[in-house]
Amino acid sequence: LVPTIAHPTPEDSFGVAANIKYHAHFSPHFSPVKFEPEQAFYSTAESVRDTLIQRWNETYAHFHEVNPKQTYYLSMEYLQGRALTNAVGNLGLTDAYAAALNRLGYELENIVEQERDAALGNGGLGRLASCFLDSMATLNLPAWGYGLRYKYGLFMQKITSKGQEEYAEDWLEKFSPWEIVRHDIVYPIQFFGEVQAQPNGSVKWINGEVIQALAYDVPIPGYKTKNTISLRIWDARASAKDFDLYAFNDGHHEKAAHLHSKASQICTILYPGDTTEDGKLLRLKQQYFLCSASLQDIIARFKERQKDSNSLNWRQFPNKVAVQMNDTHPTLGIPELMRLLMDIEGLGWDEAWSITSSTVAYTNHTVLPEALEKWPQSVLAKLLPRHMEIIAEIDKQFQALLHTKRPDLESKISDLRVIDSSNPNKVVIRMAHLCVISSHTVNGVAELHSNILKNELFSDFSSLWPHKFQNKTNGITPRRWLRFCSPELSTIITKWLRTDKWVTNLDLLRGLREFANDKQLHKEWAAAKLAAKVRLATYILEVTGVKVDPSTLFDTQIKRIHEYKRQLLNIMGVIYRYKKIKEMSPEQRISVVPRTVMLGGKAFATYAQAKRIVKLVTDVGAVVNNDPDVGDLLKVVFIPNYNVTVAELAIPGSELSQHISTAGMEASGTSNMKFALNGCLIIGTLDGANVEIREEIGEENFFLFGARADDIVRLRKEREQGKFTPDPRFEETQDYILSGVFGSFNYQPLIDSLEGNSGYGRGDYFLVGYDFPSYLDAKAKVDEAYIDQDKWTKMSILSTAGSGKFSSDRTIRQYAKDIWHIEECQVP
Ligand code: 26R
Repeated sequence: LVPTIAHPTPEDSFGVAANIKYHAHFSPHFSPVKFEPEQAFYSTAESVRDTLIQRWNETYAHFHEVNPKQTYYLSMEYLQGRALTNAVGNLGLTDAYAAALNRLGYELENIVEQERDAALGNGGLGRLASCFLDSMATLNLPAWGYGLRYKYGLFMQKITSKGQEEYAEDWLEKFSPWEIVRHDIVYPIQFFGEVQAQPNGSVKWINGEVIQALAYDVPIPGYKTKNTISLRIWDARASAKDFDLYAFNDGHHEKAAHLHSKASQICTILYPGDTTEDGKLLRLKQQYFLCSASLQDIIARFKERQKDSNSLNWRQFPNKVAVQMNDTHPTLGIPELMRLLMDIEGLGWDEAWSITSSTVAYTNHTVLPEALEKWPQSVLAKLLPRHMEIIAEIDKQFQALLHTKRPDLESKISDLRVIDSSNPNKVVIRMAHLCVISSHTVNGVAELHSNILKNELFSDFSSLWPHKFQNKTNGITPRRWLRFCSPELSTIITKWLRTDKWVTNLDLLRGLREFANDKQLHKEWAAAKLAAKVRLATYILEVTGVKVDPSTLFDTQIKRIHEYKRQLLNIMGVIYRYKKIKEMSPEQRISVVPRTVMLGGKAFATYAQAKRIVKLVTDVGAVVNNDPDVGDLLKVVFIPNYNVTVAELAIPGSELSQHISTAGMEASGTSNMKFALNGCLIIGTLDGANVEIREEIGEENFFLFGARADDIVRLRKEREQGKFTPDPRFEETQDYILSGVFGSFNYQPLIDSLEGNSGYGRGDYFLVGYDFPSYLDAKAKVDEAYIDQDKWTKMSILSTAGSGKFSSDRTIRQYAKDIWHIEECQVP
C-alpha cells in the first residue's frame, strides 16, 4: 500500500491553500484558532515538506536499488540559513505557494521572515558545505552530508556601547519544521575505557562510557529535479538504563542522571572553548561523535546493499563509498574506520589500511598556523585509547616508509610525523599530517591556496606523493545567491539571455557581455540594483536606526572579523577619508563621491583584538554619522548579527565589496564570488579566489592593490628590521584614532598591532601599514569609476557575466570526477 498525498501543482493554489490549512489543523504545534504569521509559516513549511518527503523517499529507494558509489561529506559545520524560499523555489512552486498564502491573507515574502536561520557553522567553511549539498542534489549525485545537531547555533551578536556581546542562539526554541527524527537510526558511541588484548590476537575496547547517537534528517531538494538528498545530523542521548532510579529516589538527583547530563553536553554548541583540558575533551568528543556515528551508518548501509551477495566483499567498500573530510575536524574518521574494520569486522591491518586510505580524502581550508589542529596525545589517549594506538601505528609505518623510500628526508622526519614529540612534555598529534598521510587526495580551495599547500605547507609530502595533491576552486550555489536573493536581477538576466537555463549552467552568463554597452540593459540593471539597495537601506534603518541614502555608493565588507581579513585597514581608510572631508571647504566637498560604508561579522568570543576592531567601527560610526559637516558624504554602519539571511540582503544591495586580506592568508573566500555574481565590484588583494575572479571578469573590472603573496615573507622581515618608512597618511590616521575623537575606549592595543607589539610578534604582521597607500589609491580609482555611472554599470554587468566559473555546480562536478569517482543517479 503506497500512501498518497495531494501533490501541489503550480496551477493549483486552491489545493495548496487547503493543504496549508490541513497542517494548521492536524499538525498542531500551537493552541487552536490562531493563524498568525508564525502559524502560517509552520503550516506552509509542513505542506512543502510533504512533497519533499515523497521525493526524498523515492531518492533513497532509487539509490538503494541502483547501489552506486556514494559520497559522504563529513563536516562539523553547515550554515544552511533559511529553507522555505529555497525549497519552494527548487520545487518550482513559488508562485503556487505565494498565491495560496494570498488566499489565506498573507504574503509569502513576509511569511518566510518567520523562519530562524539554521546557523550550525561559523563562516566560509560551513556555508561552503551547504552550497555543496545544494549542488549535489541538483546534479543528481548520490551524495549526502553528515553533521552534528547543535542545540544552539552560532552565537547571536548584539552591539552595545561595550562593543560585541554574545548570546545563545536558540534556533530550536519552537522547533524546526525541516528535520525529521529517525528513531530507528541509533548507534552507540564509546569514550574513555581501556584496550584489552585478546588471546587470539584481536583487541577489545572495554569499560568506557557509552552514549547514543540519534539521527535527524534534513531534506535537501535539488533544483528542478526530483532528487532530494539528506543532511543527516546527529544528536546525543543517554538511555533509560543509564538512569539510576535508586540514586534518584535517594535524593542524588544529579548523580542519577550523570550520563544524561554528559550526553547533553556533546551537542550543546559549536566549538566550545578549548583552553582547559575539559574543553579539549569536549571538542574531541564532538569530533569523534560525528565520525563514529557517520561511519557506523555508512558501514551499515554498505552491508545492507551487499545483502544479496553471498559473502561480504570488503574490497568493494572503496568502490561504493567516498568519504570527504571538510578540513581536519573529522580526522578521527580515519582511525575510527580502521578500528571498525579491524576490531569489529575482523580484517587485518593491511587490508583495513588499504580500504581506509582509498576511501578518505581531505580538503584543507586554511594555512593559518593557529587554525591547524593539534591535540595533546595525553588527552586523545585518555578519551580514545584504541584510536591512539592506531594513530601511533600509522605514525610508525610512515616513519618506516620515509626511511626506506626517501632517505633524503631523514632529517625532516620529526617535522613530518603525525606525532610531534619534539617537546617530550607536550606531545601533540598533528591532525593535518594524519589526513595527508591517510588520504588518497588532498585539495586546496583556490589555485593560489593549492599551490601554497603543494609548495610550502605540505611540500615534502607533495614530493613524496605528487599525485595526491589537487585544486578544487570553491563555488557558490547560483540558486540561493542569485536566483532567489536577487529576483529583479534574475528576471533581467533571463530576459536578455532569453532563457533561464543559466540557473543550472552559469557559464551562460557570459552571454551578457554582448549587451554590456546597451543603454536599455543599463537602465534595467541600474533599476534592479537600486531596488536591492533600497531593501538594504530599509533593513539598516530597522536594525541600527541609521538612515542611509540609497543614491550613495554602497561599500560593504561582511565576513568573520579577523586580523588577517583586515577590517582594520578598511576602517582606517574610512577614518582617513573622514578627516580629509572635515578639512575641506564646502566647495571642495561637492566633488566627494558620497559613500555608505557597511561592515558586519562576528568576532570569536575570546578574540580580544577582533572585538576591538568591532568597537572601533561602531565608535567611528557614532561620530561620523552625526557630524553635520559630513552629512550623506560618509556613513559608517556596523550591521549586527551577520548571518546567511543578512548576506542575502546585503550582497545584492552592495555596489562595492572589500576582500582585502593579506596576500596568501585567505584560502579562497566565497562571498567575493557572491558579490561578483550580483554585479558588485571588488576592491581586493591578489589572494585566494580573488586571483581567479579577476582573471574571469577582466582586470579592468577589478580594483587591485597591495603586496603579492610571494613578497610577504620578505616584507615582514624588512618590517621587523625597521626597514620600513610608513606613509604619512598612515601615521596621520593612527594619530587621529589615538587623539580621542572617537571616544575614550583604549585603542592603544590595536595601534600596537601595527607597531610591533602584537601577539603575532614584532612588526605589523598583517602588513596594514605597507598596503595602506596602495589601498587609498585603489579607493580613489573607485571614486573615479563611480562618477561615470555608465562605466560603472558596464563594469557591474561584466562582473556578473564573468562569474560563471564560480558556480558550486562546477566545483562539485570536479570533485565527483577527480576525487570521488561517482556518477549521477537521477530519480526517474
Ligand atoms: C579547529 C578550529 C581552530 C577551526 C579553525 C578554522 C575551526 C574552523 C575553522 C574555519 C576555517 C577552516 C574556515 O572557515 N576556512 C574558510 O574556508 C572557506 C571555504 O573553503 C574559505 O573560502 C575561506 O577562505 C577560509 O577562511
